[in-house]
Amino acid sequence: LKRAAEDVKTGREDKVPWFPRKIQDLDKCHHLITTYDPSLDHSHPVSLRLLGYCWFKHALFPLNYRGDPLPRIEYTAQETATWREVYRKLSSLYPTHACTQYLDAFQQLKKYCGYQEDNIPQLQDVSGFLKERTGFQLRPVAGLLSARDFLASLAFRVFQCTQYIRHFSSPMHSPEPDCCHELLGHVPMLANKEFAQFSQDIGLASLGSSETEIEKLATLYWFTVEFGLCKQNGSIRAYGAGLLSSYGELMYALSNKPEYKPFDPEVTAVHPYQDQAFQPVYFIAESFEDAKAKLQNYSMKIKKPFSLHYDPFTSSVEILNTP
Ligand code: HBI
Ligand code: FE
Repeated sequence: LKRAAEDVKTGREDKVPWFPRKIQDLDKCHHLITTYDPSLDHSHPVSLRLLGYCWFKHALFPLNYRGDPLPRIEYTAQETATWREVYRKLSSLYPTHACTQYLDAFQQLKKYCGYQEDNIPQLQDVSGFLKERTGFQLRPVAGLLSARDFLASLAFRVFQCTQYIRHFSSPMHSPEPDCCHELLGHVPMLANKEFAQFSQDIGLASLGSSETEIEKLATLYWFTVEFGLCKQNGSIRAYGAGLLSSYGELMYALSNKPEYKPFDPEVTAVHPYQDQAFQPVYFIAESFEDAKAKLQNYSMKIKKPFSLHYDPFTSSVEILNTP
């Protein structure tokens, strides 16, 4: 890796892994991991259409992406039919299962970003909407990124977002993130200020962290941003994107069958997780305010030979050397 040569010199002996200092540096944060090989998984036939799609529009394009605007995709009738099925099923559950922050944003997205069953929203419109609400923006990505690169982008309020849609033969499941997961799971929450700050804070904590710390932050991310539950007026609701984009798991998570634990970063960060089946346990946050405070407390204990300050005016991090 070329980036290794650029490891940050801190004036001390400690070697700190390279990390982006400014938003433009995210051009170097595109390390894809291929845990999923469609040629080995016969339950997920990948059509020539999808392959053509991934490779030309969604793999090559994101790799060369250097800024606005995000491409507008003309989805086929079949792709829109897949979206319709996912959208219909999930949106029937939201009123009873999603947290109010999600429901508020979902209303807004219907009003301003073309969220409806017969239309796959365009990332450019959604990105503009988020930018107005919380300063988050979307950047196209070809698939699953390394945890380090994915988390680093959050530090700059950039969400790396897939644009292709799952195969029509299995509308209720996708082995990789796809636009149903991003648009229905992640986007509404990113429109909420508290949640946006929480996400950025995980990102900032990851910059320059060791592999071990990244692993723990990725696990925290998993049990919160992907599979988190929160308290709301005496009941429990979902805010995690993996839940809000999965009909089966959303029902299961709130069914009282799984185990529940209070969100506590020290415990959550080292808890084993599942990416092939429903989670064995869900962590419940008191509120986003509380989760944010706990995460900040956790982040302060991560050992680094410097501290970081994010400057929103320049979208860059300032490195403050600690004596
Ligand atoms: N990459 N494109 C993409 N989308 C994600 O949601 C994602 C990722 N890489 C890692 C990841 N999520 C998390 O599971 C954590 O490892 C950060
Ligand atoms: Fe996700």
